[in-house]
Amino acid sequence: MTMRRTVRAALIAASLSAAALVAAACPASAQEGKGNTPSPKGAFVYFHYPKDGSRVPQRFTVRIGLKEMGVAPAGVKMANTGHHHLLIDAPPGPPGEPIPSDYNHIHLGNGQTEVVVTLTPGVHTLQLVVADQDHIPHVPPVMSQKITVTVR
Ligand SMILES: [Cu+2]
Repeated sequence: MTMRRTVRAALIAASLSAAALVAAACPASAQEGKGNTPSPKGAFVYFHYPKDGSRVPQRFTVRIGLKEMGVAPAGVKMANTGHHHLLIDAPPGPPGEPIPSDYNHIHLGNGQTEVVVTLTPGVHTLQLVVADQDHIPHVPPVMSQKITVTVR
């Protein structure tokens, strides 16, 4: 009886590791189609407002410009489009990874081209990143210069 149980447990362990091996062997197929949306040549995102080095009130509107590319809401797969992300005091994440959603990573998921933010007094950095329907930056990435503003 004891012997039988041991054998059975060993079999389950063996089939589990086989499944794990299969999953490890083909991670690419599970991710297929995600994280490799091409950006159009010459695509360019920039700040209309504020400009680098400017002083801003605590509550202000960030206005975004985009050239050679279109805007589509998150979840909409359409060539040569994406939606905007405003990174506040945060670096761009690793390529191929979705942009997180929190106070430092604002998604303009409805296709907005401006967003009102309220920041604490002091120096902050802002950066724009366009990403695809899955919130993953394009290849090559379309991102603005990182700018610095002083909130008074
Ligand atoms: Cu997004």
